[in-house]
Amino acid sequence: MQKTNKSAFSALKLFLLSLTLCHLRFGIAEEEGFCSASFVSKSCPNSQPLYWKVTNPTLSPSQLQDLPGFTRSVYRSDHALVTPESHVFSPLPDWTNTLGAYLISPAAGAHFVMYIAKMQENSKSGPPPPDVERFLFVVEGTVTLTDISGVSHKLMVDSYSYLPPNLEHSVKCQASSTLVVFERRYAYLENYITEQVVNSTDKQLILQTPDEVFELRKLLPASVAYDFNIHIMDFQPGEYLNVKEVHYNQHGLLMLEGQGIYRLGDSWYPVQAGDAIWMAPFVPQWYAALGKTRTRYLLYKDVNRNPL
Ligand code: UGY
Ligand code: MN
Repeated sequence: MQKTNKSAFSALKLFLLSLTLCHLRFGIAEEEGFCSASFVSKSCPNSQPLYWKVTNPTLSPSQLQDLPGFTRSVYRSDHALVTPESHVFSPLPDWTNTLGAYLISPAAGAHFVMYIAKMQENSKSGPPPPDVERFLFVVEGTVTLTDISGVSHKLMVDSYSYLPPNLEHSVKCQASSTLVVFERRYAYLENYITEQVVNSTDKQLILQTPDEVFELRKLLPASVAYDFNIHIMDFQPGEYLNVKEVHYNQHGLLMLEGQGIYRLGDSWYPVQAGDAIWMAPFVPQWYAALGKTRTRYLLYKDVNRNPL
């Protein structure tokens, strides 16, 4: 009799334990945001209800990052999307204590490089190759830029600098910071030279964009000496490019904020902050902002030179 009581008690304990585990499991799932309340009340992890994958897809947002081998990155002959899970960092040549990930380079068909530089404690930049101009934009942290005359500038997030070719300078970082850097071989024009620029996005005027709704700021002077410019483009959710662009210029893009859909050639890509895009000349391109917050992206564009 005593034995029967004991085993009934053990069975009850087991039942209560499995109930608790069931609750715990779905409590966690709910926090992760992919388990609906009605679903919770009718199921237990050991016996999944019919069609449960419909509401818990393998590619649910929280699982996406951990799915083996999955990436949104794409590489085509006329465009590339490079998403953060694909970034590969290694020590940047000539820089100290800095890791770099080249996201766009001539190997992809571009005439420029775009890279992310992660500067660590007591780090310092190296010089660009001879005749190469450099543009850097601070995405995170603070750096100190010093030019050959000894003049120093503190660059914080949203600040940037353009360094003409062969201008000696150094970028130093005491703690840690992240930069996006563009470099290209300067296309010299007789009687023109570029000058160093140090500024920040919020100090730039919003420019007129006839027939378009996005807000545009240009970070460099529009004068003919400069062979590229960097645009900052803002879209409110629901806004999109009116022109379905096809043009001779190349682009390197970094999404700074927001999310939306980018059309590149015949493909349509969901994109979000942190994504980088390479657009070759003449690739059809179009963007629509979605989500609940504004999209802001930073865009390299070669300008002011005859394409012949
Ligand atoms: O200026 C541009 O070419 C820009 N509107 N392109 C783009 O956003 N893809
Ligand atoms: Mn364009």
